[in-house]
Amino acid sequence: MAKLLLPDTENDVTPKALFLNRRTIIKTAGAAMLSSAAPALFANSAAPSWLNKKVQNTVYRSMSTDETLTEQYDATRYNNFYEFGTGKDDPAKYASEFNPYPWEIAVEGECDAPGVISLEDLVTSKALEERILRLRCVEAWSMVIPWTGLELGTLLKRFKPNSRAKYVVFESVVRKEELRGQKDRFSFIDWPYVEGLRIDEAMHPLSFLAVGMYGEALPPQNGAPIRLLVPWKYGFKSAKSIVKIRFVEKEPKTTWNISNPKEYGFYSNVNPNKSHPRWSQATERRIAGNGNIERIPTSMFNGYGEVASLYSDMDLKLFY
Ligand SMILES: Nc1nc2c(c(=O)[nH]1)N[C@H]1C(S)=C(S)[C@@H](COP(=O)(O)O)O[C@H]1N2
Ligand SMILES: [Mo]
Repeated sequence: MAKLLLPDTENDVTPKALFLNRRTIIKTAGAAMLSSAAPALFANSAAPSWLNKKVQNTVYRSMSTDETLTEQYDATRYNNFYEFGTGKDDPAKYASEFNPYPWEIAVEGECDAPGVISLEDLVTSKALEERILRLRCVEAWSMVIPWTGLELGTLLKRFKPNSRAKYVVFESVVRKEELRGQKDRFSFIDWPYVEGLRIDEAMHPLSFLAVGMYGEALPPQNGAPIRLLVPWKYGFKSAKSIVKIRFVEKEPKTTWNISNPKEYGFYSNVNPNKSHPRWSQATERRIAGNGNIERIPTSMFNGYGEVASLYSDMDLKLFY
């Protein structure tokens, strides 16, 4: 696989506290380079052309990086998406069995304007944004991936959460006929896959909803057509293929926390000082692609230190 070279005017990681003020518009030429440099391996012919166009044409970059991007090949073939099976290659192998379009998200619970929003309404009203983010799995591997999407908080505000909305719940899709992992009688997951955030975490500008990666509509194995990205938390918090968002008052029960509360806390902030009961979290295997895997130190909050103020009054070893 050729190394994916993205046009870049900022050659260092954008200082995080400033990233919102330093948005770089990728001009038409840049956007063209972006899409041609990222060959359509999954060509995502299943995705509607309006979505592919939207992802390709209206991207501006708000976060860049000097880290090596993970090859698109690896980011779309080494996945965790138990709806397709528990093997790392199951999601890519069975991706074509899942046909997400058309798609809508129901937003309900503690809010003044509940409702259903179609994917089309969700992306057409707004210029999409590209963010290059580190994704750190609790299993201690990580990738650096260019995503396209919109700030989560921007969407949530449209539904007017009320004062009882202390948490936000995200539910992934259930379609036993298309997602073979959901037919597995021995699956330990009680579908749907559910994740949650505290409302201030959800409203933090770093919380993101992606509809694309590498300049294309998301492929099914990465959570088509829309998935969450909470880059300072372990990857399992970033629920894929979201169909429902609910504002609630109490901390919700979430899939991995239910399965093993000692191993997977509700917060699950990336924390090199808090070991998983069965392995250290001090380092990670950075998967760059082309067989390049490097052992590197893990950073607090996965390097996104600007979220620290969300937890200033909390002992993060207790609230892991
Ligand atoms: N619905 C759903 N979302 C999910 C998962 C899953 O199994 N089901 N796996 C999570 C885990 S453990 C990780 S590490 C990331 C992986 O995202 P990627 O395959 O796009 O790298 O998705 C997360 N979101
Ligand atoms: Mo993960």
